[in-house]
Amino acid sequence: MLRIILISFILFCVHGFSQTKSTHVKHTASPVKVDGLAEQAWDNATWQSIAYLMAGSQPQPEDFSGRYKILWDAQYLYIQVEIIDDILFDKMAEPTVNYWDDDCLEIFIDSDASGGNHQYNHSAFAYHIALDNQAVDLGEDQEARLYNDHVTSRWQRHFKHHEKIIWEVAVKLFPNNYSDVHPILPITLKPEQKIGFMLAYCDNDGSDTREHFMGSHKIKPVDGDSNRGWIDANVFGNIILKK
Ligand SMILES: [Ca+2]
Ligand SMILES: [Ca+2]
Ligand SMILES: [Ca+2]
Ligand SMILES: [Ca+2]
Repeated sequence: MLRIILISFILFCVHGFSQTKSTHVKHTASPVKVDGLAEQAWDNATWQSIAYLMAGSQPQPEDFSGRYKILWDAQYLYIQVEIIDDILFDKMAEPTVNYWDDDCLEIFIDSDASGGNHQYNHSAFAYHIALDNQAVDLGEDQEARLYNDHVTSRWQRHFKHHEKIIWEVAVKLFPNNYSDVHPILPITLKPEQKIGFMLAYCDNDGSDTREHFMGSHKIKPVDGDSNRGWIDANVFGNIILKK
Protein backbone atom coordinates (compact mmCIF):
# COMPACT_ATOMS: atom_id res chain seq x y z
CA MET A 1 0.00 0.00 0.00
CA LEU A 2 2.80 2.36 1.00
CA ARG A 3 4.55 1.49 -2.27
CA ILE A 4 1.45 2.43 -4.32
CA ILE A 5 1.13 5.75 -2.47
CA LEU A 6 4.84 6.45 -3.04
CA ILE A 7 4.61 5.64 -6.79
CA SER A 8 1.46 7.80 -7.10
CA PHE A 9 3.26 10.67 -5.37
CA ILE A 10 6.29 10.37 -7.71
CA LEU A 11 4.02 10.29 -10.78
CA PHE A 12 2.15 13.35 -9.48
CA CYS A 13 5.44 15.21 -8.96
CA VAL A 14 6.77 14.31 -12.42
CA HIS A 15 3.47 15.22 -14.08
CA GLY A 16 3.19 18.45 -12.08
CA PHE A 17 6.77 19.41 -12.95
CA SER A 18 6.29 18.85 -16.69
CA GLN A 19 3.13 21.00 -16.55
CA THR A 20 4.94 23.94 -14.97
CA LYS A 21 7.66 23.82 -17.64
CA SER A 22 5.17 24.67 -20.39
CA THR A 23 3.63 28.11 -20.90
CA HIS A 24 -0.08 28.13 -21.71
CA VAL A 25 -1.12 30.25 -24.71
CA LYS A 26 -4.64 31.60 -25.14
CA HIS A 27 -6.75 31.29 -28.28
CA THR A 28 -7.97 34.45 -29.98
CA ALA A 29 -11.43 34.44 -31.58
CA SER A 30 -10.65 37.59 -33.58
CA PRO A 31 -7.57 37.37 -35.82
CA VAL A 32 -4.67 39.66 -34.97
CA LYS A 33 -3.97 42.28 -37.63
CA VAL A 34 -0.22 42.32 -38.21
CA ASP A 35 0.24 46.09 -38.36
CA GLY A 36 2.48 47.02 -35.41
CA LEU A 37 -0.51 48.23 -33.39
CA ALA A 38 -1.65 46.23 -30.35
CA GLU A 39 -5.39 45.59 -30.65
CA GLN A 40 -7.71 44.58 -27.80
CA ALA A 41 -7.17 40.83 -28.38
CA TRP A 42 -3.68 41.20 -26.89
CA ASP A 43 -5.14 42.21 -23.52
CA ASN A 44 -5.89 38.50 -22.96
CA ALA A 45 -2.23 37.45 -23.28
CA THR A 46 0.47 37.65 -20.60
CA TRP A 47 3.84 39.36 -21.05
CA GLN A 48 6.92 37.08 -21.04
CA SER A 49 10.47 38.36 -20.61
CA ILE A 50 13.47 38.35 -22.98
CA ALA A 51 15.97 38.42 -20.14
CA TYR A 52 18.69 35.85 -20.83
CA LEU A 53 22.07 36.63 -22.39
CA MET A 54 22.94 34.11 -25.13
CA ALA A 55 25.98 35.86 -26.66
CA GLY A 56 27.81 39.20 -26.49
CA SER A 57 27.54 41.48 -23.45
CA GLN A 58 24.63 42.25 -21.11
CA PRO A 59 22.92 45.45 -22.35
CA GLN A 60 21.63 48.33 -20.24
CA PRO A 61 17.81 48.54 -20.40
CA GLU A 62 17.85 51.58 -22.71
CA ASP A 63 20.29 49.76 -25.05
CA PHE A 64 18.05 46.72 -25.31
CA SER A 65 15.11 45.44 -23.34
CA GLY A 66 12.10 43.52 -24.52
CA ARG A 67 9.09 41.38 -23.69
CA TYR A 68 6.55 39.41 -25.69
CA LYS A 69 3.07 37.90 -25.77
CA ILE A 70 1.64 34.97 -27.76
CA LEU A 71 -1.88 34.17 -29.03
CA TRP A 72 -3.07 31.55 -31.51
CA ASP A 73 -5.85 30.57 -33.88
CA ALA A 74 -6.21 27.64 -36.29
CA GLN A 75 -3.92 29.24 -38.88
CA TYR A 76 -1.29 31.18 -36.96
CA LEU A 77 0.78 31.62 -33.89
CA TYR A 78 0.71 35.39 -33.23
CA ILE A 79 3.57 37.05 -31.43
CA GLN A 80 3.70 40.64 -30.21
CA VAL A 81 7.13 41.87 -29.13
CA GLU A 82 7.71 45.18 -27.36
CA ILE A 83 11.30 46.26 -27.84
CA ILE A 84 13.44 49.14 -26.65
CA ASP A 85 16.58 49.44 -28.80
CA ASP A 86 18.41 52.80 -28.81
CA ILE A 87 19.76 52.49 -32.39
CA LEU A 88 18.13 50.52 -35.20
CA PHE A 89 20.83 49.17 -37.49
CA ASP A 90 20.58 47.28 -40.79
CA LYS A 91 24.06 47.38 -42.31
CA MET A 92 23.79 44.42 -44.68
CA ALA A 93 21.25 45.15 -47.41
CA GLU A 94 21.35 41.54 -48.65
CA PRO A 95 18.87 39.72 -46.37
CA THR A 96 20.67 36.34 -46.43
CA VAL A 97 24.17 37.61 -45.56
CA ASN A 98 25.32 37.90 -41.91
CA TYR A 99 21.71 38.60 -40.96
CA TRP A 100 22.42 37.85 -37.26
CA ASP A 101 24.78 40.85 -37.13
CA ASP A 102 21.99 43.31 -37.97
CA ASP A 103 19.18 44.08 -35.55
CA CYS A 104 16.80 41.17 -35.89
CA LEU A 105 14.04 39.35 -34.08
CA GLU A 106 14.46 35.57 -33.88
CA ILE A 107 11.51 33.24 -33.48
CA PHE A 108 12.27 29.58 -32.90
CA ILE A 109 9.44 27.11 -33.58
CA ASP A 110 9.30 23.34 -33.28
CA SER A 111 5.71 22.58 -34.31
CA ASP A 112 5.47 19.22 -32.48
CA ALA A 113 8.09 19.83 -29.75
CA SER A 114 10.10 16.93 -31.20
CA GLY A 115 13.37 18.63 -30.22
CA GLY A 116 16.66 17.53 -31.78
CA ASN A 117 19.10 18.95 -34.31
CA HIS A 118 17.38 21.18 -36.89
CA GLN A 119 20.36 23.03 -38.36
CA TYR A 120 19.88 21.78 -41.93
CA ASN A 121 16.42 20.21 -41.69
CA HIS A 122 12.95 21.53 -40.84
CA SER A 123 12.04 19.53 -37.75
CA ALA A 124 12.21 23.07 -36.32
CA PHE A 125 12.77 26.60 -37.67
CA ALA A 126 14.85 29.54 -36.46
CA TYR A 127 13.31 32.49 -38.29
CA HIS A 128 15.55 35.57 -38.25
CA ILE A 129 13.24 38.50 -39.00
CA ALA A 130 15.10 41.57 -40.21
CA LEU A 131 14.12 45.23 -39.89
CA ASP A 132 12.71 44.98 -43.43
CA ASN A 133 10.38 42.21 -42.12
CA GLN A 134 11.96 39.46 -44.22
CA ALA A 135 12.48 36.06 -42.53
CA VAL A 136 15.63 33.96 -43.05
CA ASP A 137 16.67 30.48 -41.93
CA LEU A 138 19.10 27.82 -43.17
CA GLY A 139 17.75 25.45 -45.80
CA GLU A 140 18.41 21.77 -46.41
CA ASP A 141 21.16 22.81 -48.84
CA GLN A 142 22.90 24.53 -45.87
CA GLU A 143 22.36 27.94 -47.49
CA ALA A 144 20.41 30.81 -45.93
CA ARG A 145 17.06 31.32 -47.63
CA LEU A 146 13.95 33.46 -47.25
CA TYR A 147 10.79 32.04 -45.65
CA ASN A 148 8.57 35.05 -46.19
CA ASP A 149 5.61 32.79 -46.96
CA HIS A 150 5.85 31.33 -43.42
CA VAL A 151 6.12 34.61 -41.53
CA THR A 152 4.11 37.84 -41.76
CA SER A 153 5.86 40.66 -39.89
CA ARG A 154 5.33 44.35 -39.28
CA TRP A 155 6.70 46.74 -36.64
CA GLN A 156 6.37 50.40 -35.86
CA ARG A 157 7.16 52.80 -33.07
CA HIS A 158 4.64 53.09 -30.24
CA PHE A 159 2.23 55.97 -30.97
CA LYS A 160 3.06 57.67 -27.65
CA HIS A 161 6.22 56.10 -26.19
CA HIS A 162 8.45 56.54 -29.22
CA GLU A 163 11.39 54.69 -27.68
CA LYS A 164 9.30 51.53 -27.89
CA ILE A 165 8.82 49.37 -30.98
CA ILE A 166 5.71 47.23 -31.25
CA TRP A 167 6.53 44.26 -33.47
CA GLU A 168 3.75 41.90 -34.56
CA VAL A 169 4.34 38.57 -36.26
CA ALA A 170 2.02 35.82 -37.53
CA VAL A 171 3.77 32.48 -38.09
CA LYS A 172 2.47 29.40 -39.92
CA LEU A 173 3.63 26.05 -38.53
CA PHE A 174 4.88 23.15 -40.64
CA PRO A 175 5.41 19.43 -39.94
CA ASN A 176 8.85 17.84 -39.51
CA ASN A 177 8.91 16.58 -43.11
CA TYR A 178 8.65 20.08 -44.63
CA SER A 179 11.05 20.31 -47.54
CA ASP A 180 12.45 23.31 -49.43
CA VAL A 181 12.24 21.29 -52.65
CA HIS A 182 8.63 20.18 -52.12
CA PRO A 183 7.00 22.65 -49.71
CA ILE A 184 3.86 21.28 -48.02
CA LEU A 185 0.84 22.94 -46.47
CA PRO A 186 1.02 24.36 -42.95
CA ILE A 187 -0.61 22.46 -40.10
CA THR A 188 -3.91 23.47 -38.49
CA LEU A 189 -3.40 24.44 -34.87
CA LYS A 190 -5.53 22.76 -32.22
CA PRO A 191 -6.12 23.05 -28.47
CA GLU A 192 -3.66 21.13 -26.28
CA GLN A 193 -1.04 21.12 -29.02
CA LYS A 194 2.46 21.26 -27.53
CA ILE A 195 4.95 23.40 -29.47
CA GLY A 196 8.65 24.08 -28.94
CA PHE A 197 9.12 27.85 -28.72
CA MET A 198 11.83 30.39 -28.01
CA LEU A 199 12.36 34.02 -28.92
CA ALA A 200 15.46 36.22 -29.11
CA TYR A 201 16.71 39.61 -30.29
CA CYS A 202 20.05 40.39 -31.90
CA ASP A 203 21.05 43.96 -31.02
CA ASN A 204 23.72 45.79 -32.98
CA ASP A 205 24.02 49.59 -32.80
CA GLY A 206 26.84 50.06 -35.33
CA SER A 207 29.54 47.52 -34.51
CA ASP A 208 31.09 45.06 -36.96
CA THR A 209 29.26 42.18 -35.26
CA ARG A 210 26.25 41.69 -33.00
CA GLU A 211 26.65 43.39 -29.59
CA HIS A 212 23.96 41.66 -27.53
CA PHE A 213 21.99 38.48 -28.18
CA MET A 214 19.15 38.21 -25.67
CA GLY A 215 16.74 35.30 -25.37
CA SER A 216 13.53 34.30 -23.67
CA HIS A 217 14.85 31.04 -22.20
CA LYS A 218 17.87 30.16 -20.10
CA ILE A 219 20.15 27.84 -22.05
CA LYS A 220 22.63 25.42 -20.52
CA PRO A 221 25.92 26.31 -22.26
CA VAL A 222 27.89 23.72 -24.24
CA ASP A 223 31.63 24.47 -23.94
CA GLY A 224 30.66 27.95 -22.74
CA ASP A 225 28.33 28.54 -25.72
CA SER A 226 24.67 29.44 -25.04
CA ASN A 227 23.95 30.27 -28.69
CA ARG A 228 22.44 26.83 -29.34
CA GLY A 229 18.92 27.58 -30.59
CA TRP A 230 19.81 27.82 -34.29
CA ILE A 231 21.13 24.24 -34.16
CA ASP A 232 19.36 22.36 -31.36
CA ALA A 233 15.61 22.46 -30.69
CA ASN A 234 16.15 20.75 -27.33
CA VAL A 235 17.02 24.15 -25.83
CA PHE A 236 13.64 25.68 -26.73
CA GLY A 237 10.91 26.06 -24.13
CA ASN A 238 7.43 24.61 -24.58
CA ILE A 239 4.04 26.22 -25.05
CA ILE A 240 0.65 24.52 -24.90
CA LEU A 241 -2.28 25.95 -26.87
CA LYS A 242 -5.38 26.47 -24.74
CA LYS A 243 -8.96 27.12 -25.85
CA1 LIG B 1 -2.20 44.56 -34.57
CA1 LIG C 1 20.88 48.86 -28.74
CA1 LIG D 1 9.64 19.19 -34.82
CA1 LIG E 1 20.21 48.07 -32.33
